[in-house]
Amino acid sequence: MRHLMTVLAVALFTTLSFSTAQALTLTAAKDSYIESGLPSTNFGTAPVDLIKRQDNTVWTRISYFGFDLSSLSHTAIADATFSLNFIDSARGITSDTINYSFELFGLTNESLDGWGENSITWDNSPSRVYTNADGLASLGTFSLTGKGLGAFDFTSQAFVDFLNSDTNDIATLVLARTTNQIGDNNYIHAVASRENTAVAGPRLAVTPIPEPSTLLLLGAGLVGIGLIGRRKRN
Ligand SMILES: [Ca+2]
Ligand SMILES: [Ca+2]
Repeated sequence: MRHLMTVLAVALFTTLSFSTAQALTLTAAKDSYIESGLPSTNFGTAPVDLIKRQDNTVWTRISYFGFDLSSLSHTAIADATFSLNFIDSARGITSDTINYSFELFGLTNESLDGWGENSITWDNSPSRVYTNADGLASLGTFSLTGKGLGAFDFTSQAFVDFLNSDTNDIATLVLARTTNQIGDNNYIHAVASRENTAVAGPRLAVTPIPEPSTLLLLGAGLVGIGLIGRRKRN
């Protein structure tokens, strides 16, 4: 019985010590927003990335984020969190009681991943969500009340699947507001960009799936338990 307990303990220890795969946090390699009213202007160095939908005029903004996944070496990931800090754009008025809906997309057409932080514009952007959803997959929706100020974390299985399907070490995320301007509530949502010196910019935290060796070790432990059990019966 003591042997059984020892093997169990070893198996448990092995599981615990190896299944906690190293989590990794990446900062955005590039980010920018695009604006329908200034279709040839680039905002890649701005300290904010803006998000707004206003179909009746031309003041729609969509934000683009690019992450360099090369440090993952194509390791499959178990979970992923996209973190943003919503800050006050001080542009447009808003009601603190209005719920605004947003949708996050992943660029699945990887031939479009090479957009330039300092060259992307409304006119040359890979995709514009509302009118040209070429190569975009929805990763999920969320809603914020009013300006939604503060830290925001996004996670979804579709997001994990999107990252696991990457083949070129660049993940492009596209954030759009699905709620159109409501009356006078013409607020422009804003998140700190990677150039913001006061507030942390966009981050991507991923946890790799445990190495196969963990499962082999755990398997060996279980086989050991099985052998002991059989010896006891004999
Ligand atoms: Ca930028
Ligand atoms: Ca990619």
